[in-house]
Amino acid sequence: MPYVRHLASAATAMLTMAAPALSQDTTTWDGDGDGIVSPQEFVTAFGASAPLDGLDANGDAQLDAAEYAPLEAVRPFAEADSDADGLVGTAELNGVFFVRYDRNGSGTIDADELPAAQADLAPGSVLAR
Ligand SMILES: [Ca+2]
Ligand SMILES: [Ca+2]
Ligand SMILES: [Ca+2]
Repeated sequence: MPYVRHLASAATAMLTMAAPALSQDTTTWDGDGDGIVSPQEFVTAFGASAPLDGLDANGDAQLDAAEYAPLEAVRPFAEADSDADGLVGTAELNGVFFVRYDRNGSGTIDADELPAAQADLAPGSVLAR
């Protein structure tokens, strides 16, 4: 019964997506449980934490230089805007924070690198709203 199976997996996916609180807990970022957070897992989990929401004043899903200002200390706007169009979009923001958390440059966020991400999402810190 492939149709039923499809429904069941869709329901599972919806449950996963409907739990924004979970995405604030970086222990859930390692989707396949192998102890490291791959770039794909990061994009999924970090995106679910809606990192733009508290910064995107005009709601265009991009950050201009003024909206980006609180993150200037994380990475200068000119570097974050990798395509130099004057806006930092979701993919560019993902890049800023992936590099921030992948301190050893391994291309993955390892278990000992996750606490920094958790700290950024904590109340009163750089990504908190
Ligand atoms: Ca904006
Ligand atoms: Ca850009
Ligand atoms: Ca790493």
